[in-house]
Amino acid sequence: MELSQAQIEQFREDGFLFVEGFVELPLVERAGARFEALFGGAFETGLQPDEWNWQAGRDSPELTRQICNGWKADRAVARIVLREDIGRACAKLMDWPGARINQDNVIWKPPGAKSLGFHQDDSYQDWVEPAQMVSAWIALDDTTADGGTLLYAKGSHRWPVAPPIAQFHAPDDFTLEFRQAAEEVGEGDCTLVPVVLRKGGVAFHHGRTWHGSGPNHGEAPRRSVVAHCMRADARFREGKVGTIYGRYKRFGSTEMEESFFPVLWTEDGGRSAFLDDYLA
Ligand SMILES: O=C(O)CCC(=O)C(=O)O
Repeated sequence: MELSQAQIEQFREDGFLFVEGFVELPLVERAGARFEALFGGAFETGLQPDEWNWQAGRDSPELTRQICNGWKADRAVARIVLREDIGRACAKLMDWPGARINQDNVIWKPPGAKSLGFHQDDSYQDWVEPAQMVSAWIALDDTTADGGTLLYAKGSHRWPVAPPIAQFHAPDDFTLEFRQAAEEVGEGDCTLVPVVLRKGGVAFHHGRTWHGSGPNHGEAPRRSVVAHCMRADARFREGKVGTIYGRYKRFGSTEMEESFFPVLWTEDGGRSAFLDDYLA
């Protein structure tokens, strides 16, 4: 899958891009079939994901369920989020020489589940140098405008980076900080575009694009996996501790180890060699 120049220009204009039919349906079905096990704590590889924010039996069914770095726990997730073509597309969209995974998200919003607050991904990247992300949000179910799908604020990737939002999961007002930011830059009439895709489609978004999602008022679950990418040559920012991912920083070095932040694609063939075996 190669993006066209027109698609790259569209992304740079809007701050997001939709591509239908990116991931083959058997891979989509296999990853979707793993959700019950993952959120129930049955991890195929034996390894617990870095963040397991919703656990069956512990957390409210009204909350949107989220796991971060499901790729370490489950190869069906890994086979999507660690794809070379996702890395290449992310790098091309940002005009980077390569892209590596920063983290993935596995997100499950059943009917009736609550919102995720509007935010910019780059607000959470102060432990990375450069502090920039681009993301590929892959639909594992067909999405609908009233089914709690992701919403993008068109053109907001040109706004400054705001601080992290007060409440990410189930805030009372899921667009609060976005509206404040829009007023500050004089863009109060900014358009929100719903991500409406068939399963297997991907929505790419810039790390500064404001996005979030409302409650699922539909009848069907909304499941997705997200590959959040950074530059392949990104390093830890010296003197800034990343609360969770800082555990992978070695003392005396800012280098990012490929075992924890695999390189998906570089223009000179630098994809992490272990991925072939891991994904086989
Ligand atoms: O899927 C959602 O509703 C939120 C996803 C998100 O915040 C992201 O992909 O950065």
